[in-house]
Amino acid sequence: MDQGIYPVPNHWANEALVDAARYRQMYARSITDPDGFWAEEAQRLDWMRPFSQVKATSFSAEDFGISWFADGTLNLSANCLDRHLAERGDAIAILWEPDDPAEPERRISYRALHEAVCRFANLLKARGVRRGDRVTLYLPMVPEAAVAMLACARIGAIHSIVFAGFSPEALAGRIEDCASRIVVTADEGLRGGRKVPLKANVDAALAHCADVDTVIVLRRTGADVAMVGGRDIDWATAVEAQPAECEPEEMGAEDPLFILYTSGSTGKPKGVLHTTGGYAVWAAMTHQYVFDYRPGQIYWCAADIGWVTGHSYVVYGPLMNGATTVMFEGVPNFPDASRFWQVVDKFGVEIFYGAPTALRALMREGDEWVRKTSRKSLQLLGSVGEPINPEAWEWYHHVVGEGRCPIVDTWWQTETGGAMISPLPGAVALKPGSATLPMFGVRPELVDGDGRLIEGAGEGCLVLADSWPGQMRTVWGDHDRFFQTYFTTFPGRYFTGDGCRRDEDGYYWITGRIDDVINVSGHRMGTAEIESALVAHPKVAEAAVVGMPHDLKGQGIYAYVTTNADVEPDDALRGELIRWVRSEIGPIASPDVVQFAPGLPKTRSGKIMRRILRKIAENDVSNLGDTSTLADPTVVDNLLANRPRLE
Ligand code: 6R9
Repeated sequence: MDQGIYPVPNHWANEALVDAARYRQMYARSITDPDGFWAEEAQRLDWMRPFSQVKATSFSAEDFGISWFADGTLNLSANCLDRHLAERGDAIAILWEPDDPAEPERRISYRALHEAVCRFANLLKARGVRRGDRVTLYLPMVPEAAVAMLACARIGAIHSIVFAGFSPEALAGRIEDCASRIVVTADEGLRGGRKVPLKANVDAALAHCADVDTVIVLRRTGADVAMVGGRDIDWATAVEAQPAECEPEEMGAEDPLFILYTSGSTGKPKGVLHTTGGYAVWAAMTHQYVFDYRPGQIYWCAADIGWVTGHSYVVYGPLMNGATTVMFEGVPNFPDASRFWQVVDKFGVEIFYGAPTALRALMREGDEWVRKTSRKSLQLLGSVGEPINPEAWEWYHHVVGEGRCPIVDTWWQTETGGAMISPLPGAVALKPGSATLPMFGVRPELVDGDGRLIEGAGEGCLVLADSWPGQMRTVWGDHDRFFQTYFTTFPGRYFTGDGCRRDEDGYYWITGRIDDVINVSGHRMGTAEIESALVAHPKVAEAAVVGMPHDLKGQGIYAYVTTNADVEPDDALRGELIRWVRSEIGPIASPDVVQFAPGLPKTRSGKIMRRILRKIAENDVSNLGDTSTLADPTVVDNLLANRPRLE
C-alpha cells in the first residue's frame, strides 16, 4: 500500500526551522511538560496581561472543561496588525487577485490594513456592536472579508462567517442560531465569471430574521441592489466618517473569537466556538512550523474564508506571523486550467496550500496547463480537506512542484482550529497519502469499535487523548451537545469522526469519515441536513442520504427518496429535487444521484440500515452483509433492481 518514501531533502534538513532531531525533542517535551512547552510557545504573541496558568483541561464527565492561558489577556487584531507596524508597516499584508485576471490586483500594506480595520471597527461600534455580540459575515473572497474579521476581533465581537455559496435558508438558520443583529455582505460576489446575488440572498434570509437591524453592504460589482432605509448601509460611505484609530479591546484568553458552523452526523449544523488565546497560539505556531514560514515569503492558501482553513491559514495564522498572504477571489479553472499557476508566477508565490479536489480536477485537464507556467518560485506545497490519493499526490509533487517541493498533507478539522497531523517539511520523510506524524501536543490514538486501544500498526477510529490549545471550546448555545458529540463515544477521549490506519513507522493514514458526514470536495455535509431538506419537499415522504465514491469530489451525494403515495416519481421530479436541495442548502449539497425507492431498508425498530444503502451507492453489492434483521427484506431487492445507471 505504501507507495514509497520521500526523504527530507538535504537543504530542507539543514535550513528548516525544525529538523528531525528537533521535532522529536520538541514533541517529547510537549507531551511530558505541556505547561512548560506551551508557556514558551505562547510567547510568540503579544499579551496585554501575562498568563499565570497554562493548561487546565479534562475530557472526563466528572470535571469536564477546557481552558488555556485562562488569566492572560490579549487582542488578536493587535497581534495581526499593530505589532507589525513599526517593523513592517509598509510590507504587503494581503495580495489580492480578482476573479477576472484583466482586473487589477490589490496590494494592501499592514499599515493600510490596520487603518481599514480600525475604521470598520469604529463603524461596528457606531452601529451598537459590543464585546460578545455576534456579527454574521456573508462575503466574497475580497480583502474586506479579512478587514471585517479583524475588526470584530478588535472590538471583541464574535464573527460568524457563512460561506457565500450557502443559500438564504442556510444563512437564515445560522443568523438565528447565534442571534446576530448585524450582517456584513456585498452587492454581488464574482466566481468563475459568474455573479452571486449576495445582497438579494441576505434580503431573502432576513425575511425570517426579524432581529437584524443592520446590513453593511460592500460594493463589489456595483450592481444595483435594493437598500432598505435605516437598515442597510453602504460600506465605503459609512467608514469614511469613522476615525482611523480604534483601541483594541483587552480580551481574556478564553473570550470567544469566532463561531463557524459545521456539519455533524446529526441535527442542524453546529456552531463551533473558538476562543482567543489558545486558538491564536495554535494558528500562529502551526502556520510557522508546518509551512516553515519566514518573514518576507509570499504565501498562498487557496481556501475560502467561509471554511476554517480560510480563518486559520488565509487570515489569522499568516497575519500573526507578519506574512504576505495571497487572497484569491476566483476558481482554479477560470479563465482556464492554468490560473492557479499563473497567479503563482504573477506574485512569485513560494508556499502554496490547496485542496485535493482542485488538484484532481486540474490533473484531469492535462499537464500542459501546468507546464506552460514557470512556478520556479514554489518551494513548498500543502494539501488539506480530505485524504489526498497517492496519484494526485505524485502529480502535485512531480508536475506542479517539479520534484523540488515537499508536500505537507495537513489533517485537521474545524473543531481543532489548526493542523494536527502533518509533516514538518524539514523534519519528516513523506509518504504519499499519509498526513504522517502529530503536531506538538497532539496525542493521536486508534481505538476499535468497543473502545479498546490499538497499539502499534493497525486501523481504527482516530481519537485524541488530550487537549491542545486550538481546540474548540463549545457548541454555541449547547454545551451539552459539545460534550455528547465529542467525548461520549470513547469516554475520556476526543472523537474525531475519522477512520485511520497507523503503519509500522507510526505514520497516520486518514481513511475518511466513519460517521454520517460526507466530504464533498473537502466540504463537510451532514447526511441528516440533506435528508431534512429533501423531506421538506411537499412530494417527499422519506429520504436517506449516503456518500458514494466520486472521481473529482472525493465523495458524491447519493439520495434515496420515497415519494408520497400519490406521486409518480420521474426525471422531472428528480431534477426538481436536486434544485430544491440547492436552494435549501446550497450548490455544494446537490445530490449527484437521486434514486426513487418505494421503501427504505429498516430494522424492525424502524432504524434505517445505512450500511446497506452505502454499499449500493458504492456499487459494492456482492455482499450486502447481514440483512436478516430487516423488517422487509424485499425492499433491498427493489433497491438493487432500480439503481440508476451511472456513467
Ligand atoms: C480543515 C478541514 C474536517 C474533515 C476531517 C477529515 C477531512 C481534512 C484532511 C482530511 C485526510 C487530510 N480532512 N484534512 N482527511 N487528510 N489532510 O478540512 O476542516 O471542513 O472541518 O473537515 O476533513 O475527514 O474530519 P473541516
